[in-house]
Amino acid sequence: MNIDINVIGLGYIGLPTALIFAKNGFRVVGTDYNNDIVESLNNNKLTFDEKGMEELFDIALKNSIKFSSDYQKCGMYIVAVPTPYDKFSKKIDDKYIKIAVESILNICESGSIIVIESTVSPGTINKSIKPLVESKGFVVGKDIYLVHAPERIIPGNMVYELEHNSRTIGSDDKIIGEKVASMYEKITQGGVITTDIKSAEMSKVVENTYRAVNIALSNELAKICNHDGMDVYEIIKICNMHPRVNLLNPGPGVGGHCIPVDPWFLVGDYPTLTNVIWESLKVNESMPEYVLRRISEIMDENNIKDYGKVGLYGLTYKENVDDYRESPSLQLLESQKNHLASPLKVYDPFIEKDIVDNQYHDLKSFLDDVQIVVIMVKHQEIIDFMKLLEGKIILDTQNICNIKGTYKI
Ligand code: SAJ
Repeated sequence: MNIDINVIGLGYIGLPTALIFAKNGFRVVGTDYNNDIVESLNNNKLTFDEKGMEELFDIALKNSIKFSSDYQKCGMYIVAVPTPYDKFSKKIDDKYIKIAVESILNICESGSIIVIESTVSPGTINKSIKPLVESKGFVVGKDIYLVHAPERIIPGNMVYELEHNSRTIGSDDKIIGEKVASMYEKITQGGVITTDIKSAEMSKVVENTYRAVNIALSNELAKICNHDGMDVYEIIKICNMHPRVNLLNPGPGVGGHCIPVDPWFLVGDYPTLTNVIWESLKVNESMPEYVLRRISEIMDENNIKDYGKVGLYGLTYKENVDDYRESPSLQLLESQKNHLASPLKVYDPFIEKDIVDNQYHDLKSFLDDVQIVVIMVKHQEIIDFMKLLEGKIILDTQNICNIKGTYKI
């Protein structure tokens, strides 16, 4: 069959993107170098849980979506591979994009469009990807077109957001930008704005930086309020009544692969110009250790000496998802290893396999074994079963527990 789109990378972004284009009548092949993912999808089995994905998958299958570990000849490639940052230089590590683009160039025909959805620091596509394309003998803007279409979907509500969020299409060629925009207009009701590549790259990184800085401010306020006997949630609630104030929530840290990562691209590229961003990232990174300190204070106050009596509820990086990448709980457990003798106990209803020591797979036996419960993640389960926490000492980092005597961060 003739293929319209080959989506490269079938992870949290690439897979739903491939499915949504297939749902809207495009002939799609999804490609991943990981054979297990391809095999599972070809056996009609999704590779992660996400609201609305089963239904979307069924429709895409009916519309003949295919999955393969081979790249395909087609008019448009969508690249959705990870873009980590180098922990030392803080700069973006674009090796996965380069591998994907090189593989595309090995098979594609002249006139193909390569759309990068992965988040990249401003300038990456023209500084790093364009020379790679040219080194293979192609002329960018004639044989191959480069476009940036940064994704914006939030885990937990991806399918809805794919169909409703507005999109940015960055292209240095107006006609190609409009062509790609018209394809994205078919998948979203949210509208599509076109701009140049660098502005699209920058705006995506700024969106996540905005959120990181806003969360950092709330985290700092939580520390100030705790230090001086004020209720940070009461204060945020009041401040947010102001029509031009919208503070986010403090928490045990910032996880996932976007908000704690993307702002570092700016610090890496503009080190002398990024004071607010740098300090904000540091504040967010300090939160798991801060929660650990709060745990020690609460143990002292309640005369509990054994850390084995403390249980963390939640291992994922946020509520109601099964993704634990860079999660605050994992960060906390990592620092705890450096300081404390007996390990904390841990439970998360979304994590079936053992990923840390002392991990429980059943809420009741977890609660039976601990005296202090630290609510790290506000999964629906704990909201529904909050009554089971009565009689425990509770540290609630999510402000969801009304039981008398509950400690806050
Ligand atoms: N968090 C707080 N306080 C808050 C909100 C979140 O501490 O008030 C924490 C969460 O618990 C979590 C972390 O921040 O650990 C990040 O979660 P998130 O829900 O804010 O964001 P992500 O990483 O799941 O998704 C973000 C989104 N970006 C924005 O909202 C600007 C999403 O739209 C992007 O597509 C995604 O990053 C991405 O891939 O870039």
